[in-house]
Amino acid sequence: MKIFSHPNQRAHTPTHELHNGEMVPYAEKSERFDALRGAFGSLIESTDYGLDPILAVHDADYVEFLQSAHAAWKEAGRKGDAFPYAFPVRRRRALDLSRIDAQLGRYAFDCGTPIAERTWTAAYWTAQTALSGMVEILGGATSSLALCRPPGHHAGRDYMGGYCYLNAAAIAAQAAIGHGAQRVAVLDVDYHHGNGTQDIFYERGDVLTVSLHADPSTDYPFYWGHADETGDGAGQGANLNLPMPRGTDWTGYQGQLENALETVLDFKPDLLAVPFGADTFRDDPISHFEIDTTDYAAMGSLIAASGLPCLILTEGGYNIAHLGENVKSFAGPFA
Ligand code: Q9C
Ligand code: ZN
Repeated sequence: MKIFSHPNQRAHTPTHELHNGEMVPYAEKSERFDALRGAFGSLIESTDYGLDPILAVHDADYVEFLQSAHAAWKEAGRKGDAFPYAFPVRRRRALDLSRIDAQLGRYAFDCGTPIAERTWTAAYWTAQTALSGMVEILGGATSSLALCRPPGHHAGRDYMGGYCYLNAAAIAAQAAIGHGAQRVAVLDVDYHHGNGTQDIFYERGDVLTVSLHADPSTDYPFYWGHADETGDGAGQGANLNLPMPRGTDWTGYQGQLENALETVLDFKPDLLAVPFGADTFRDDPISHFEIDTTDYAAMGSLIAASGLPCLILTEGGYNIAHLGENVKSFAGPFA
């Protein structure tokens, strides 16, 4: 299996996030990327496919915001990372304001996703890493692994959140459609609901989105990920959410994964994209599932047994000491 990444993905280095009312050290550290790369022997440097495949998913004004926000923040005399604090929700007009604080509120949905000096660079190269992995699949490989960081599955067409800026899985899925795939399935196995991916494809019948995650009644991102979200319009029936309670272990998870795979196979996709989060790990510092390192091999086996060409993209996973081995365990069963 070929494994893709790019050194510039390390460049994103926010220092803090707002977590449960406190400013705490940022959990989505660049050391995560070192751990991911360190777990694998031979890595291929991602190819640059430019902005077009990003703009096929994300709005141009949002992309321009990501590119310029930190400079605007500094120009406003601010120090450190750019943070939003006011949001245009509920009966505020959709004004196109240039003030950096207004822009941050417009394009963010939480206060845990700061923009640092080189955030754009790292997010851009993560998208290129995902695209490089997808090109490998489109060329006939049965699997490939894209070491994506920062993660992507919480980012929507025009918003960031949950440590995510560009939605790498959505960009790769859309690129597959652009290169002739008729139907693509996205099977999200991060601890958190893949709200951005769901939202991007919610009204589309050609991309199935399935997500297994912690129940959003108790866990981030709260306002998406409930079982009654099934898609809309042409996408009606092409979204499946499988929320699970805190404390879920592999025994509980396996049954839901089998249900998910049945839906994936019924959809008859040409290929599968799997945003994989090792934050379902029993010792993850911010999550509450009980999956073990060896369980990830069983998880990978079940998915690989679908026989579908599969692009694996990394998402969350915040126990840095175990991140590399967990991803390696999951990817192991794929040919
Ligand atoms: N600091 C992924 O795993 N945390 N994102 C809420 C704010 C948000 C996790 C507290 C967790 C997002 C890709
Ligand atoms: Zn997560």
